Amino acid sequence: MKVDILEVRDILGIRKYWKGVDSLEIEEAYELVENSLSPNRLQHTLSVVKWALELSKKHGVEEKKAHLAALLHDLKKEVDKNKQLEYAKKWGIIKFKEDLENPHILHGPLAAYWLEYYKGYKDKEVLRAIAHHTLGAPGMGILEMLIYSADLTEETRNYPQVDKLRQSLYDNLEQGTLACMEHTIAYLKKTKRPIHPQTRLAYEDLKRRTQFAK
Ligand code: DGI
Ligand code: FE
Ligand code: FE
Repeated sequence: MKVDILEVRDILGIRKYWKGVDSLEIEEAYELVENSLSPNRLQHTLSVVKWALELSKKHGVEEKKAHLAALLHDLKKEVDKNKQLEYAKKWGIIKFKEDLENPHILHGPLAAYWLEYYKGYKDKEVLRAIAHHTLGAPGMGILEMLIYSADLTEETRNYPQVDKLRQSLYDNLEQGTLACMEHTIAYLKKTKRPIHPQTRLAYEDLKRRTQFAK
């Protein structure tokens, strides 16, 4: 395993040197989540892993990447919301004014940033999948779609359309992800919650791209 030395700013703005690694082993990722998540959140995470691995086999996505991204996607979910906001500001993660109003959408970007700058983990594909698992993003790749959708449809999720979404994802990952996004947007409208601008951008982009795909 190649070990790098990284220079990062810690939370107080003091420069420190941290040892980074350019690969993260599955066992280490399990240790991280076991030490960070409550039993319920851990169960959800393991269900995302199971479903993400099944979908990755079906759609030819690299299994180790799917395994790592699924394991780590909610790593920072249970950090105190005020702390999440504080770190997001310090790390330059806030991109929209809406981010400030919805701290519950920050945990993906925070986990990706922490893994990159504090653990030295460099796989951009896995980091993007973690960062974008809640809102999606324009230009989503196959691993991003897989984690976004597996999170929404893992076996413990239970809402009327979930089986249809699971089947759709199994049949066609792009179309299935589009259906997941449509479901999320409809659900937010129904519950009178604001649709985040990044969710809109992600949806419009995927809709446009899938029109041209065979
Ligand atoms: O972390 P999980 O609970 O497994 O799932 P998640 O990361 O997909 O969702 C976190 C929350 O974010 C969930 O309550 C739904 C919400 N959310 C997703 N997209 C949007 C959103 N909330 C708003 N206001 N707008 C969005 O576009
Ligand atoms: Fe999440
Ligand atoms: Fe999740």
